[in-house]
Amino acid sequence: MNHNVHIIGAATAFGQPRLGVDFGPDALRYAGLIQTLKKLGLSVTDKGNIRGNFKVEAGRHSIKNDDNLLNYDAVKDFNTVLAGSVDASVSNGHFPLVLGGDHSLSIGSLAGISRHYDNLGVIWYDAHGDLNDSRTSPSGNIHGMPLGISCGLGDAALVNLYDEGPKVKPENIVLVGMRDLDEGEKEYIRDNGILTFTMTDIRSKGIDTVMKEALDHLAGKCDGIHLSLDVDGLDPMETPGTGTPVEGGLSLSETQLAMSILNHSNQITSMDLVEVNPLLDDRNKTAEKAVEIAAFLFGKKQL
Ligand code: HAR
Ligand code: MN
Ligand code: MN
Ligand code: MN
Repeated sequence: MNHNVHIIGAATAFGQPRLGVDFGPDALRYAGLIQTLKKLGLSVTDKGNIRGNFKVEAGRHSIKNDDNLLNYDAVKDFNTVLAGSVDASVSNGHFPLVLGGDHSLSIGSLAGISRHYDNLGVIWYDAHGDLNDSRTSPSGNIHGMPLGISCGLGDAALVNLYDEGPKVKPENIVLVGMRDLDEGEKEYIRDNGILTFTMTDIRSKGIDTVMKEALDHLAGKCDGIHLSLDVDGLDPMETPGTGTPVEGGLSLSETQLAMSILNHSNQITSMDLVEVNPLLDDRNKTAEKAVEIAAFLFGKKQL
């Protein structure tokens, strides 16, 4: 793993209606993210937060466009700026660790990263597939769409953000932790043969087998692997500070094991750590667990 880490705060809440997730990057810093990674021997540079050139102002956080997409212009502007920052980090030889912020930020992070790879692999660790478009979305919330957009689904300006065309191929994606998929997402997964591990699969096989199968699926064909980790992939008992919790999720210890396996693979080249909302949390414990998860990805061990 690349030990030169750039922390990029993606302080956006525009992909969904709940305010406070834009404070996620600072909650992660207050939970000790940077010191923890430095203690592991990494070189860590904090690039600060991106808010885009717009303000969180009354009214703007509730605009829907003609396609029922919430805060469409704000999401587009924000992700264009974020893509530039992530692109620069990769160009300069750093591992971008993008802190959220709601999951719509992956539109920008994948756009900035994917130009550096011919076949970027993506591991999407989440309760949700985030494969909707404006037709299939039950909400109009763009945080339920970033993986679909990155595959070329839906709004043309979002699909073509930063670089023309799709950023990721469905055969290079693995979904882990799924337990709340919308009908349109299920259809997209089936039609495109996306390798998917639901919570039922994880209970049956074990998270260790699942992660090894995920890596096997991407090995050989991918020249880099992006990990996009939504804290709602974990059970809400572990990570209550998130906007769309779903019962029956992964535990912290399973996630630590999953991260250790990814660390040993030496294949992960970038990461998003998203959907930490300190206003919904219990004494910042969700951010503390997220820090522990990142630490295990970078090689922390229990002994
Ligand atoms: N699938 C639902 C929607 O599109 C819920 C998305 C929930 N949000 C996330 N994404 N945190 O993982 O509205
Ligand atoms: Mn998500
Ligand atoms: Mn590419
Ligand atoms: Mn989710």
